[in-house]
Amino acid sequence: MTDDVTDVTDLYQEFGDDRLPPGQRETTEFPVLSKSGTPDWDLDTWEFTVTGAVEEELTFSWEEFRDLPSDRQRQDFHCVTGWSKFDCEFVGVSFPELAERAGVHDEACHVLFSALDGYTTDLPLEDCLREEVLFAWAFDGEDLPADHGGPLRVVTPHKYAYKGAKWVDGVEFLTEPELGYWERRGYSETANPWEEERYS
Ligand SMILES: Nc1nc2c(c(=O)[nH]1)N[C@H]1C(S)=C(S)[C@@H](COP(=O)(O)O)O[C@H]1N2
Ligand SMILES: [Mo]
Repeated sequence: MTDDVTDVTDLYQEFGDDRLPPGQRETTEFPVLSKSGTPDWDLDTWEFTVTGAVEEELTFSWEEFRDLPSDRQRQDFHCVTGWSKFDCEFVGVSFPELAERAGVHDEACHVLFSALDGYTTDLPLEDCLREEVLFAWAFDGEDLPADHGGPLRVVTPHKYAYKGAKWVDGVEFLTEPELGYWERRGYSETANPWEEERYS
């Protein structure tokens, strides 16, 4: 892994004029939002799976996952409840890196992320195949804190943060959309903060 930081905080230029999306306020706090508290996990038995419409389904132990090529990025974080946190430094494996290893079938169009607390969230495949979608294990130079999703979480700086599953343990490539936890409760499928896609 390199110590260089890739700065992706300018990705907003693809979506809008302002780094701070409409209706958001900037905070330096990092609030914790979890549907049901922090689950237990044990790195000795922790497993991560890649399933569904792929050439090869994959399973990783914690050690195997940590051996994958990783990237260090500076990103912004936008919560649908109205706060944004700038300049978060995450280290992890990019979604395209993982997708390439599995070999995604042409019919795959959506992705469902699952997590140790039973949380799920889905995104269109094209929204996942971006270098800034990371499976991250470090935040601001430390191991990712458990309440923020450690040992491993997804970050989606181009989307509201509910698209980033904390305690992620699986990715399923889907040939048709399948709604996740908040999407079933009326939140947006695509969740673009610069279009204020909060609800469906
Ligand atoms: N597994 C899991 N991931 C989750 C959630 C959750 O409840 N469980 N909450 C989501 C929501 S609604 C938000 S805003 C972010 C919050 O991340 P944070 O607690 O690190 O701020 O995590 C998302 N990922
Ligand atoms: Mo949220």
